[in-house]
Amino acid sequence: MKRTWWKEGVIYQVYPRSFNDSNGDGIGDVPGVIEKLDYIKSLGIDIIWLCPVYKSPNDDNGYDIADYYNIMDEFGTMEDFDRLLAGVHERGMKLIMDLVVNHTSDENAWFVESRTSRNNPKRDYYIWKDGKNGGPPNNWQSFFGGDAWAYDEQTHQYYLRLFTKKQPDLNWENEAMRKDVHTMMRYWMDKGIDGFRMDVISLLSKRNFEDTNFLGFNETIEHVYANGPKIHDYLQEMHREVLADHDVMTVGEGPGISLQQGLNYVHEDRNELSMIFHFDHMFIDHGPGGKFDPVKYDLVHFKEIFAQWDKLMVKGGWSSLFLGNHDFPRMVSRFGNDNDYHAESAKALALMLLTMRGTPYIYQGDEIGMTNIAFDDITDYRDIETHNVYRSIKEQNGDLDKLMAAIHWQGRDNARTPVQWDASANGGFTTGDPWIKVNSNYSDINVALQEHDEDSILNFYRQAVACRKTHGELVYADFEVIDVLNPRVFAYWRRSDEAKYLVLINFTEDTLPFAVAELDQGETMEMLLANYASPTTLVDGRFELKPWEAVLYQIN
Ligand code: TEU
Ligand code: CA
Repeated sequence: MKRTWWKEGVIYQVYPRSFNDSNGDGIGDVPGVIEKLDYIKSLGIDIIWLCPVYKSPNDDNGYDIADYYNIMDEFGTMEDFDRLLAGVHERGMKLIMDLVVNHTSDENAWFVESRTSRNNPKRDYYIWKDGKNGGPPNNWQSFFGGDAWAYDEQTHQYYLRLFTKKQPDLNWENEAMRKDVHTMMRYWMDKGIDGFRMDVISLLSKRNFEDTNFLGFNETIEHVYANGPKIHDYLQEMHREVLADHDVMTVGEGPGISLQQGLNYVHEDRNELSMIFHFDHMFIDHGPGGKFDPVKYDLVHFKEIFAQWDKLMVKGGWSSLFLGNHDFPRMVSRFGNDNDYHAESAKALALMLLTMRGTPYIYQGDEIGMTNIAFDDITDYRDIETHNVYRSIKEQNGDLDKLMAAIHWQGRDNARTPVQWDASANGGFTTGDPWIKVNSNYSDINVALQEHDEDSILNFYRQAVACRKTHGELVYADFEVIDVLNPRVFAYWRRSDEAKYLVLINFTEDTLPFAVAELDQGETMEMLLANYASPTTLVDGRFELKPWEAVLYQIN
């Protein structure tokens, strides 16, 4: 397995709007990120992934880009960005930028031109079609609900928009458009950034625009919207034109990329991407009706997903490890217990994230165990996806109480409340009026409080990151799940010729006995990391795991 910095690094994801507001307008900004670079560095972070900061009308919080060459007014200026990049590099860290090129904003100059007439030179930068039987060209549905097509009065055609109406999909068949995207990418590379996180990269190549007849939306993504016939041509071309000969990393966001296609995106011989984010564990609790129809998830299935992807990636790819981001619930609320075992389960999940094989991504605020929010009033929500689904259920006279419960559980704003820095007003995020309410638990859960507590979740993250650095084998050693069918404990080996580690994590509120058959007589166990002051030890051939107990042993 080839060794490199982006395999060994730990990544921290910044969602700037909710990170830190430097000027009191209630919106996090680039100077706000600069103020916190020492903090990020103090976690042991090597690489920062910065969510979109480009000029945008913010229909989808920056994932709708109006100008790829400028910074969003609310976030600051290009000078601020240049200072940020320099500040990251001065501290020995790297910066990767979000690249959103499946779609632009409808306010992007390309689209403004494209929609003016059917024969405008930019017309084919987007996907325009005639309607069918008085309706849209086909039955495709938007990721955010409703038809995936928007009708344009001016030229009497529909344009494809897999996300919001203000996010028209680019037409990757168009060579001039692809060249413009490459030029734009080179502009950022020339500034010295260290790579890209590529938004919904699996969706670039569109299939024939035929009606679909899949039942579930996630299946439709895999078989209809993602993995189109030319996706690998586009990625190889991008690699050739922009990325080759630069020491950069890329991570492609991959809704619809299943085990069958996973390796094609990342195999080291293919010259496409360094890693992808697959969604198998993120969609694990989606019911037949999708994310707002949640079902209970099963730990056996969860473990299988990690085992299968690791087994696949060992054939020449590399895994990314994440348990949440700006699109999903808070990891401690979703996979842990944010009530009675808040600290224990937050640390248990951190231990898992930082002891598997792959590159770990820490989402802002998870390092202090930030939790979901549950606003009672729909008007307190900001996410367009949440508002769309609310509107549509209301129009259908559906069960709004049930929907609110689902929003509390699955809504994207769970992860978008401001980072809780201290116990002052608004958690120290802003001196003004925050664009979205701060979670009311900020006086109990905040960075300042945890800085002073050596047993805090924050300091546990620091220890876990440091441990991964000291024990370099934790990056590359083989990963093997122990007792695969155990529905309550996630246990695994990390083994290589040089070292051997054992990880035990109790995913329940019960005390559980656990035996590890393969532990040899005469081996000594050194405890490296644990979330209880007196961690479990091997007694008469078995461990006894306390509620949400997690422990990492080195076996010698
Ligand atoms: O997300 C793409 C994506 O697949 C998500 O929409 C996911 O399916 C959804 O959040 C589940 O509800 C990316 C960005 O991360 C997201 O913030 C953007 O809204 C989206 O692309 C469009 O650019
Ligand atoms: Ca601001």
